[in-house]
Formats: sequence, C-alpha cells, structure tokens
Amino acid sequence: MFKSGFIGIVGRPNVGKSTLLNGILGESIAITSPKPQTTRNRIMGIRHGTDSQMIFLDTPGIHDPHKPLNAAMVKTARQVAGDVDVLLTLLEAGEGIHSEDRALLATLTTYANQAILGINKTDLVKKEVLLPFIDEARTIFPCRAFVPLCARTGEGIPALLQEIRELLPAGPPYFPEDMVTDRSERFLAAEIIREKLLAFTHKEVPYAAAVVVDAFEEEEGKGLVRIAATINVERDSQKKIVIGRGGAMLKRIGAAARIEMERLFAVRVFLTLFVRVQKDWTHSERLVKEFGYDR
Ligand SMILES: Nc1nc2c(ncn2[C@@H]2O[C@H](COP(=O)(O)OP(=O)(O)OP(=O)(O)O)[C@@H](O)[C@H]2O)c(=O)[nH]1
Ligand SMILES: [Mg+2]
Repeated sequence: MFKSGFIGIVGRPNVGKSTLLNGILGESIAITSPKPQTTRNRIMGIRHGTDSQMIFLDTPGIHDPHKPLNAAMVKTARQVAGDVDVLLTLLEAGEGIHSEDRALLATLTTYANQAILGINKTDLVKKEVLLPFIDEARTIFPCRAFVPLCARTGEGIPALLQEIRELLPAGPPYFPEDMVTDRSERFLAAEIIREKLLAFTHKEVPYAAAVVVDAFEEEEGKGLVRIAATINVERDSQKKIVIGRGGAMLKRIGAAARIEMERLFAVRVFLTLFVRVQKDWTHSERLVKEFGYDR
C-alpha cells in the first residue's frame, strides 16, 4: 500500500531539526549552525520512497516571542502542528527533560496521538541515561513512538522512517519525483549565504542579518549562474564586521557560499555580495515582511 502525507518537525532551537531533515533527504536543503534560531522560515523537504512519499516541514525552533522576527517564527512552528499527518517533536538527549521541552510538550499534548518523539544527539550522552529519559518522556507525552537518533551520523533514521510510515494515511504521491523542496533556488541561495554568515560571524551579527537575492540569472548553454545578493544588517558597526578588514570577511563568506551553491545547483556560480544597513530592521514589521519572514 502506497502511503503519503505531511510530517512537521518541531522543537526548541538548536536541537537538530534541520540537520535531521538533511539527513533524511540525503541532501542539504535546510541550513544548520551551532547557533540557536538558525531556521527562520518553514521549508518543505520531500522524500520519495518506493512505498511512500513523505513531505517534511522543517520549522524555526519554538522560542518566546519578544520581537516581530521571533513572533513570526513562533507562529510558523505552531501552525505546522495543526496542519500535518504526523508531528515529529525533536528533543536533545540528556539527563532529564529540559524545562523548555516540558513546556513545549505541554502545548502539544492534543497532538500526542499523531506524534513521534525523536531524541537527538544520542552521541553526546551515555547509553544509561536514555532509558530513564524515554520513561520520563512517556509519562508527560504519551505519543506513538520514541526514537533515539543521531542526526549527524544518520543513526536511527531508518527506524524513524518506519515509525512515520506507520502513521501516514494511504494516498498517492502528491509531488513529482524530481521535486525535493518547495523553495526556490533564489531562497536556497540566500539561505546558503546566511549559513556562512552564521558560521563566520559572532555575537549579534548573525541575528541582525537578512539576505536578499537581487538577481539570479542563468547564462543559457554556459552552465553559469550569476547571483547578486545583499546582506542587510541593523547597524554600521555590523556592516564593518561583515565586510571585514580590506573586505576579507565578505570574501570568505562569498567564497564558501559559492562552493556550496555550485554543489547544490550543479552549475558554476558567479556571486556578487553587497552589505547594506537597514536600521533596526528586526523591529520593523514592514522590513521583516520585505525580507521574507512573514510565512
Ligand atoms: N553531536 C551532535 N550534534 C548534532 C546532532 N544533530 C545536530 N547537531 C548539531 O546541532 C547544531 C544545531 O543543528 P540544527 O540542525 O541547525 O538545529 P535546528 O533544530 O534546526 O535549530 P533552529 O533552526 O535554530 O531551530 C548544529 O551544530 C548541528 O551540527 C547530533 O545528532 N549530534
Ligand atoms: Mg533549523
């Protein structure tokens, strides 16, 4: 029987949701970083199996909203829970369940019957803590399955996919086989640039940056794409950091992003980056929208 449906991946910032999605797809469509609140938009990733089509929705980590950018991200994550066939809630393994995870699970109990709990980063804990952790999870969130995972190595992913298939309804494939994500190449290009910013800059800079692709032009028959993008930051001091001494930082970000884009798009990429100050954009509903963080 062919099965198909939507699976929402939710959880606290930094638990490894995007890493897990990339691991499931075998392709990096969602950017990841050691910093919390990396993902800002919902992104769809489609896994085409011989007996199922699984449509995953990666979401921004659920966080307390206190400014428009955060509020937009929390809204996205909460909406997903109500819209999917299977809710995959991801926690980080540890000694006992984190208080923020308890709070999150409490808001999701109405979905427990269609939920799977993924316990990620098992490589970071001793085996002995896993069973008590699962027992504790079972009492506060009696969901359909508990799956220990290591998203980084892929351990546990086959077992997870089996549990997901169990919960999916019978149905036809909804998307064509060559479609891996609903996001445009423009969006992916902007995200790759933001990923490099997250990797190479620190403190408030990654959170103050929004990347907008201004041009994405294919040169017919040449296997070349010309991409121009603007990195928007909130203050002059941040602009200085992103450009770096003699332009060194911007060059580093551009070079790393280009390599990644060439791999993902399988073409040569000519990338031009600009940096612009948009004063306090994270506090401006209009600019948050303009930069694409409203869905
Ligand atoms: N040791 C270890 N690290 C992991 C594992 N899975 C993810 N990570 C790391 O955890 C960090 C966060 O991963 P992401 O995938 O960006 O986390 P996320 O849940 O999508 O975070 P947000 O988008 O901020 O909500 C990255 O540095 C990952 O490499 C794992 O199984 N083991
Ligand atoms: Mg993420």
